Amino acid sequence: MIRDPETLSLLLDTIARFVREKLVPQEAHVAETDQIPETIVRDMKELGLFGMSIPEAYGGMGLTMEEEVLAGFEIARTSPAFRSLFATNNGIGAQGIVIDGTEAQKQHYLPKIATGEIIGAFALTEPDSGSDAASLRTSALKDGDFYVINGTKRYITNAPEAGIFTVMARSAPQRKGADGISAFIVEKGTPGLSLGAIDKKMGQKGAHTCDVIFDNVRVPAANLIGNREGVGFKTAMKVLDKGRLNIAAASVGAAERMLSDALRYARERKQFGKAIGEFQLIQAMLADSHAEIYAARCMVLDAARKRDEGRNVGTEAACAKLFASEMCGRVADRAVQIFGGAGYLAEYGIERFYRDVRLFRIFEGTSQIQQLVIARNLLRDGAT
Ligand code: COS
Repeated sequence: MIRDPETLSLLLDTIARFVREKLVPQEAHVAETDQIPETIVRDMKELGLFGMSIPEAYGGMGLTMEEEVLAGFEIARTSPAFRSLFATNNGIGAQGIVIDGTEAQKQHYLPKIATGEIIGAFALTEPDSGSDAASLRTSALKDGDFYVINGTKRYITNAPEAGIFTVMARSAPQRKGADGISAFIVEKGTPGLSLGAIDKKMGQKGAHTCDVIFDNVRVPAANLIGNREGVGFKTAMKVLDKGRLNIAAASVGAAERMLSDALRYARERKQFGKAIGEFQLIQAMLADSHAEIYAARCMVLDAARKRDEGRNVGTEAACAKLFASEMCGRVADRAVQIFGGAGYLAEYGIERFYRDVRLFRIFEGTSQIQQLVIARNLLRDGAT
């Protein structure tokens, strides 16, 4: 639901200009150094990008889901590492508090998340618990006014930068399934909390992940999200429903960028005496990419609008994430193919996108998990 078209169009134009003028020129530098320059982080804060989905009452922009995915399309027209830095504050690193937090938790943490003063991270995955998230083993045992957390979380995006972690842990160890899990807010610097070495990844240089290790970490009981035990898994799933829409939007934006690079190359590059874009086999790749991007864009917007209407969009979010991320992979592959030999060389940048977007089909639920969610919901509720 777009609240004020004029303000939104100003925001989208500002983001598009920022991406074009400030981020795109830094893509190669960020990939080489594995760091986003401080000046860019400062600009991101000034533009309010850390707080797009934080409600206005807590200092954010309070964008609706539709507005947020429209912003997401624009932001994703550059290396995904840039969005990754503020994506957890808008998504998985803050939404547990936004959706299920107590008023005191919201007032304490959300304003700092909205400005980017602190980065939020989401700690669900473990060495032995990935797709089967409900099997997680990290424990959180009550001890007076504290919970004592023990365990290891893996592949945690923005953990090296994070000021707070939303941690899913088993507060009722005798219950092995989802209902034994609670969600906690754990602050950086709490004794016993430590980080592993930064992971070396296939792509998305500039975006960092690492292990987060809990060794008798004492967390105040007041940091139990929503002040309710046993609902942490549901909190995580609700957070991921929204997160999956954000990844779907990022897939659309990145695919649009790759198609626009491929189009430019197809116009410039000449073979057999004419631009390669005049050959029908190249045209087929361009046309298929455009059609699929259009389909994904419509899907993401439809799911976002339904979420804004207050509907449960578990199925739609999974459909959008599945289709858009797989589409993005196909577009990346075609873009490299259109660039030919140049597509394989680092200096043209397209191979970097090819590696960067590979993650979209994996994180916040693999394509296979999205298929599982869609099919299970269909078998339970029927098709609409
Ligand atoms: N919103 C609210 N509640 C949800 C929900 C959602 N989207 N999805 C599931 N739940 C609830 C269920 O209703 C169930 O509650 P009840 O027992 O009261 O009915 C509970 O959560 C357990 O759900 P379920 O039985 O479906 O759990 P499963 O163990 O079968 O796991 C999957 C479900 C596989 C879908 C889940 O583990 C998952 O999403 N895995 C992927 C994790 C992931 O995306 N990791 C990425 C890393 S984080 S970046």
